[in-house]
Amino acid sequence: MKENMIRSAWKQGWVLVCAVVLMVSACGEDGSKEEAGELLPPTVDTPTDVAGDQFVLTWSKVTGATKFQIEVAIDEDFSQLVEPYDPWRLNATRFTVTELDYGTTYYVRMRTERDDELSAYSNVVVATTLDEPGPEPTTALKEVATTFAVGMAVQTSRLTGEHHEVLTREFDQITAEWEMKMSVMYPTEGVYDFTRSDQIVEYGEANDIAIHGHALIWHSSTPTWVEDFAGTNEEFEAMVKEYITTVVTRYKGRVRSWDVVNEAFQDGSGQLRNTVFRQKMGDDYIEKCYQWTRDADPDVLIFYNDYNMTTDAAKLKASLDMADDFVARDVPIDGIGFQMHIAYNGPDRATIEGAAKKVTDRDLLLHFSELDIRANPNDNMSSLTEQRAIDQQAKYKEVVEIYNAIPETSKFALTVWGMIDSETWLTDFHGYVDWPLMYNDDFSVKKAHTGFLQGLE
Ligand code: 9MR
Repeated sequence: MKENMIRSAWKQGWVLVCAVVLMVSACGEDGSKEEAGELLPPTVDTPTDVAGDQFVLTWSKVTGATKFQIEVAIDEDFSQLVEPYDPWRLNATRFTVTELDYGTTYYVRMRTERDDELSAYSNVVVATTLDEPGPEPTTALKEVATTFAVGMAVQTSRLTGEHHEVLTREFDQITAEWEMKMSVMYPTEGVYDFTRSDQIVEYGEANDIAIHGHALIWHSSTPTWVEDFAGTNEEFEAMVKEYITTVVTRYKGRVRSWDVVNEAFQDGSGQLRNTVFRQKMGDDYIEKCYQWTRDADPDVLIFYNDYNMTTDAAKLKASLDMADDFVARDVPIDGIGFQMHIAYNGPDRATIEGAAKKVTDRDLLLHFSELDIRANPNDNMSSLTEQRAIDQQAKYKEVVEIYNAIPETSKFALTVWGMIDSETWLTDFHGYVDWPLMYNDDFSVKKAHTGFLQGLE
């Protein structure tokens, strides 16, 4: 009995082995009926992610391949192969060629291996690594931008030491990142707190730097007591009038300009946001705020400021319709602020230029008011690569070129929203790392800063 079982198991195993041998000899690796014929080389794609010392190779799959050979040379004839790619053997369809020299052209070709067999050579692809990064120029932005102010967002805790050095060297305008908003200046009914706003205004005055006031009315920085206002609508309106008058009068002649209302329109539709101000004061709450600001300081420049102005056509239209209506009815307004929180890969030049032109075609100032350029919009990088820093530099250059090319009569300022990368609001907002600004964390200038300078050439 036992012997029979063993014999039958042995028999079954033998049949299985035969079947496998038959299948292998009759089929290609991919299961096709093709007999192992001519061994083909892979088709090598154009190298990608080219950096100073590496690039990425990808190539097509080859039926029957057991390995691939990669040869990297510094001459077209492949007589000077680069170690260890002489050849490098692997089983994959993607490989990063590393430890290369800066600014060097490399030629790559491949062959397929099938056991001891070798295919012909593939096509040859070429990649030139990036030049060794030299020191970025430290020319001061404000010295080169002669027709508009170069602005920087500041915080009271960032006005000394290296922040101060950079601010006074490079910038001739500052915007408080949060200290001049209603929730900070008017935290409790009847009790103002100008500690921080005064500090920023006094800093500007002491250092001959203009102050852009930001922002008197913003739904995101409205104190709770205002959101929950207990009085009548008339009392609410009187309170807002008193607040605007108090703040604008305090800084009269000291603050160059104000964002009076910030982000009043909804995304996509251009409809008015249903803020507490609209609910209690009516659809014309915006013009009331602009009029009270002008009444308190006849010389201060007053802006409407919003985000996505280059990409959200409905929002831009709503903002411009409002400005046109104000101008037609003698309601004061001097300009429009495009926040410009953008990315290295968009919006493109034509989109930004087109939106800017809609403002500059009118008798309005244009402020690029909160520029930052995300380098990592898809959260797929853990450090700023050289290539991405170069792409970001190109975008900084483009934005500055666009601003610099608008008519002089529309120019006001281009403000960057933060100094060193680790201090950007974007990290908290998106929950992952980015490097959207012009300075490294040691306050040295990035390529982005070089891009800003290039945009002014
Ligand atoms: O960057 C600012 C951040 O430090 C503040 O905490 C926040 C709230 O005051 O405001 C941020 O700045 C916003 C600006 O005032 C209006 N446009 C959007 C900016 C980013 O949220």
